[in-house]
Amino acid sequence: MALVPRLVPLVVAMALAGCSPTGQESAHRVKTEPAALLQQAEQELAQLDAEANRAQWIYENYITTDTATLASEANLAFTQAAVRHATAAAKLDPTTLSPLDQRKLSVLLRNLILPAPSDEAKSQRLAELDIELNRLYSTGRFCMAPERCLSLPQLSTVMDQSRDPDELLQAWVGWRSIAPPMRPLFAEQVSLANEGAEELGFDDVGQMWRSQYDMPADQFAERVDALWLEVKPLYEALHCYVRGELGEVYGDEVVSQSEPIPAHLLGNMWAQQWSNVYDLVAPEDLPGPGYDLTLLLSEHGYDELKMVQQAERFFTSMGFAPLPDTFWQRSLFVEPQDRDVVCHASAWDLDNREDLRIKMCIQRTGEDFRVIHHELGHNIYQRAYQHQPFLFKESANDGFHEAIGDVISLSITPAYLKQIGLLEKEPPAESDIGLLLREAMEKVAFLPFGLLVDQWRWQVFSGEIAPSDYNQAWWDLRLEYQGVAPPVPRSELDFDPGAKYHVPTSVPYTRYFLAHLLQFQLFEALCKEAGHQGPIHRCTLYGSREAGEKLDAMLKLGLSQPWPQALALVTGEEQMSGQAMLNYFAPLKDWLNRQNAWAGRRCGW
Ligand code: X8Z
Ligand code: ZN
Repeated sequence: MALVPRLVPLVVAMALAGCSPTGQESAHRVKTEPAALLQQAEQELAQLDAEANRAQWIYENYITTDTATLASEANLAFTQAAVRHATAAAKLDPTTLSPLDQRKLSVLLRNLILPAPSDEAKSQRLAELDIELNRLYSTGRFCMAPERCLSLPQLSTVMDQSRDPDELLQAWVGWRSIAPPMRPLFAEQVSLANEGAEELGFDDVGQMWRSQYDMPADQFAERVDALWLEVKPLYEALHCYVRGELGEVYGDEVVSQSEPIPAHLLGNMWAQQWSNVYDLVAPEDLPGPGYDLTLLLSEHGYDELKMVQQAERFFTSMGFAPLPDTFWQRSLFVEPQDRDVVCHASAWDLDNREDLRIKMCIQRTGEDFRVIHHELGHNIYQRAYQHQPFLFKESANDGFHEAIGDVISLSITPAYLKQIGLLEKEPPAESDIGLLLREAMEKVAFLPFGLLVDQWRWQVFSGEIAPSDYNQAWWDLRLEYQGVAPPVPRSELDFDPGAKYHVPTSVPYTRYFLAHLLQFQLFEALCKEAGHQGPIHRCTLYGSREAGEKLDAMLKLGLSQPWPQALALVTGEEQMSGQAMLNYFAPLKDWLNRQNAWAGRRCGW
C-alpha cells in the first residue's frame, strides 16, 4: 500500500494529486454501493501502486532524465486516482459501512503524504518537483580535491573514520553544497501540497501527517512532546559525557565545555548517531565493548552478500520463512560505479505480495550490518501483511515499520556473535558499560534528531517558519533539542535541511523517533517471551520461535487494527512509552551521572 511511504522508496511522497473528472459518477455510486466503491478503489490503487513501484525502482537504480519522467508519470497516475477515490470517499456516510470499511475509509482519507491540489497542472508540477528534489539529492557529489569527487556513502566514510577536524569540516560543508538549489523547489512543493491538504479538509500537510495515529492530530503532537520529556534526562547525561570526552581529545578551543557540540565531530554527517566515535569517548578504566564489529566482519571474510545472508538467518532462526529467490536476484547491495542510483537504504515490496527487495549501497561496517537488519525487518513486515486488503498493507503506525528490524539489531549481542562464530569468547560482564555506551550513542543520541526534523517540517507546513527563515529555524531546533551547533556560520544562502535525505524525498521523520522507543518496548516483551533471564541488554532473540510467533502475529495485522491493539498483542500495553528504553539503559544512566559528577562537568548548553 503506497499511500503511506512505508519505508523509504515508495512512490511515496507521490501524494495525492487532484482532479476528479469522474466526480459525478462517484457520487452516484456513493448512494448505491458504498462498500463496492471502496473495493473498487482498492483494486485500482493496488494496480497503479504496483506500476508506480516498478517505475520508481527503475528510476532509483538507473537515474536518468527518462527514468525520472517515467517514474514521475506513474506516480502521478497513482496520485490522481487516489485523490479521486479520497474525494469520493469523503462523501460517503461512514455509518452505512461495516467497522472494517469505516477504517478503510479513514485510511483512504488520511494516510497521504503530499496531497496535490485538484488542479491538473498543479498536481503535475508537484510530481515533477518530487522527482527533481530526489534527483538533486541522489546525484549529489562533492570534490574534496580535483581528482577526488565523492558520493554521500564515500563522504559518510570520511565523517565516520577521519579524526582530522579540518577534513571533517570539509566533508561536512561540502555535502551541504548540494542543497541550496533545492530551496525554491522545496518551498514550491510545500505550498502546492498545502493546497491539496486544505482541499481535503486539513489545516495543512503537517496536520494531515499528525492525523495518522488513531487519535486527534493535536493529541498526537502532545504525546510526542511528553515522550521526549521522559527520555530527555538520559540524553542530557549522554551529551554531557560525550562533550567532556571530546573536549579531552580535541581541546577546549574546538569543543568548548559550555557550548553545544560542533556538529562535524560526532562521526555522522548529521550528528544523528554517534557510535562511530565510540573509540574517542570509551572509558579508559573499563574494558570497552570487547570487540569491533567492523573488524570482526572483515576478519571473517564477510562481504556485502554474506552480511545480508547472515541477517536473513536471524529471521529464519525465529521461524520466519526464507526470503524468496527473487530477493537475491533483484536486490541491489553494492554501489554501482558506472551510474547514479539512490543509495539511501530502502526495502521494497514491488507487487505487494512476494517481490521483496532491498536497495542499499552497503559498506562493510558494523553500522551497515545493523542497517541490513533494519531493512529486512521492513521486508518481513511487508510479507506478513500481504494477505490484508490493499489499504491495510501497512504497519500499525509508521513507527512500527521502522522498529521491527531494529528489534532484531538489538539482539546482536556478544553471546549472539559468539554463537555465529564471529567472536571467540564473550567479553566479561565488566565490559557491559562499554557496550551500553556504544548502544546509547546510536539509540539515545538519535532521539532529539528523530524529533526535530518534523518539528521543523510541521512549522514549515503551518507557515510558522517562512521560507526566508528555513535555515535559521533548522539550526535553532538543532540547538534546542540536540545541543549541537554548525562548525562554521550558516546563512539563508544555505539549505541544510535539504542535505538530509528525508526532506527532499518527503519521508515523514517522526516515525524514527517513535521507532526508537517502540523497539525497546517490543524487545523487552519479546525477551520475556523468549524466556530470557538477566539484564535485558544481554538478551538475544536469536533462535526463539516463541518470540518469532508473537512478533508475527502482530505483523500480520498490518494496519487493520488501531496501533494500540497491535502493541498490546506483544507487550500487553496500549501506550507508546520511553520506559523500556530507560530500563535498558538504567545501569548506564547511573554510570554517566557518576562520571559527570566526578569530572565536575557543568551539563547543558
Ligand atoms: O532512513 C532510515 C533507514 C531507511 S527507512 C535506513 N533511517 C533513518 C535515517 O537514516 O535517517 C534509519 C534510522 C533513521
Ligand atoms: Zn526504515
